[in-house]
Amino acid sequence: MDGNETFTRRQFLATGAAGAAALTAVGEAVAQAPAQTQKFHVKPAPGEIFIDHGINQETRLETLRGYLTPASHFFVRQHATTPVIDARTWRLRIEGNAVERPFELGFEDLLRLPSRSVTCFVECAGNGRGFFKEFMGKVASGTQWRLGGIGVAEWTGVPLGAVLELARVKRDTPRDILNVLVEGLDSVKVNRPLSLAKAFEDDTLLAYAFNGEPVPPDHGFPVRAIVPGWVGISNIKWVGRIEVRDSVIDVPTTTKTYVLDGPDYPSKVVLRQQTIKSAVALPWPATLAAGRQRVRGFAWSPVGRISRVEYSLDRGATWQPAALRE
Ligand SMILES: Nc1nc2c(c(=O)[nH]1)N[C@H]1C(S)=C(S)[C@@H](COP(=O)(O)O)O[C@H]1N2
Ligand SMILES: [Mo]
Repeated sequence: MDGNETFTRRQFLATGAAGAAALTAVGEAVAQAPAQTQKFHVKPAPGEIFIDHGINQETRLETLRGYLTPASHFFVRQHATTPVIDARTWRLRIEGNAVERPFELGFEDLLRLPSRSVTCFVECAGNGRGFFKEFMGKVASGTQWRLGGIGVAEWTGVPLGAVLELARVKRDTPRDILNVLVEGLDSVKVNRPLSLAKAFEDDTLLAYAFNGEPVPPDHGFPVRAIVPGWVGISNIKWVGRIEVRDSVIDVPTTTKTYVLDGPDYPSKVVLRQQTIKSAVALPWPATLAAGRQRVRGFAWSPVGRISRVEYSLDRGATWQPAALRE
C-alpha cells in the first residue's frame, strides 16, 4: 500500500460510494504489488526496521519514535500469506447455537454502525521468547522474538458487542468461558475464542482503521479484531466469521498452542491476558560505550497506565526511577 495515500478519518468513515471506491483502490494496489519482493507480506520489511524471522517480522524497537507505531514499522506475525481481500465482496457471518438471529453483514453495513477509537498495543504471546534459554534454562519453541513483537496503534471500528447484539446473543449464554470464536479468512483460517464478557467490553472492536487509515493488508484488511490486553492471537486479522456457542469452543490455538502446559503446569493455562513488560530500545546486542548515556525504552501493561519504571545498572542490586514520557 502506498503510505502517502492518506485517508482522513472523516473521509474514511464516509459510507457513500466514494468511500467504497477509495477502499477498492487500496485492494487493487495490493493485488498489483510485485510478488517477488515479499513472499509472505504485502508491505516491504527492510532489515533496518525489522528483524527477519521468515514469515514473521519483528520491529527493531530502537527505530521507533513517538507513541504510535506506523504501519511501516508494525511487527507482522501470521501463520500463512497475507490474503488479498476485496472490501466490496467481504462478508462477515455471525452464527452459533447461542445466537437467536444468525446473519451476515458487508463492509458498508459495518461502516454504518456507531464507531469508536481505541489506542492499544497488539503483542504476540511469544514476545520475549528469545530470552527463554538465558533466563529459564530451556529453549521455548517458536519464533525467537526478542522484545519487538509488539506495536501500538489507534484502532477504529465497531464494538464487537454491538455486532453480537444484532445477532441477539441468548441471555443465558455463559460469559466467562472461551465461547466466542473469531475466525480469519487467511488460507489456514486461523481462529481463537474469547469470552462473551471480553467480547462485550466497550474497547473490544471489529476494527477497520489503523492510525486513521484503512487497516493495512498485513494487519487484517478490511477488518480485524482488537481485544485490548489479550495475547496477540486473540486479535484475529481478516475476520470473516464469528461463532457464539453455549459451551467452550476448543480449537488448536487454545488446546495446542498459546497454552502453558507441561511439568510446570499441573493444570493447563489457556493464555488470555498479557503480562506487564518493559524493554530498552537499543540495537541488539545492546552494548553501550562507557560514560553517560541517554537510554530510551518502553513499558506496557494490559490493564492500565504505567505509573512507574525503574532501572538498574548493577544487575538488580539497586534501582533508579526512569523519566516517563507518554
Ligand atoms: N487470521 C489471522 N489472525 C491473526 C494471526 C494469523 O495468523 N491469522 N496471527 C495472530 C498473532 S499470533 C498475532 S501476534 C497477531 C499479530 O498481528 P500483526 O501481524 O498485525 O502484528 O495477529 C494475530 N491474528
Ligand atoms: Mo502471536
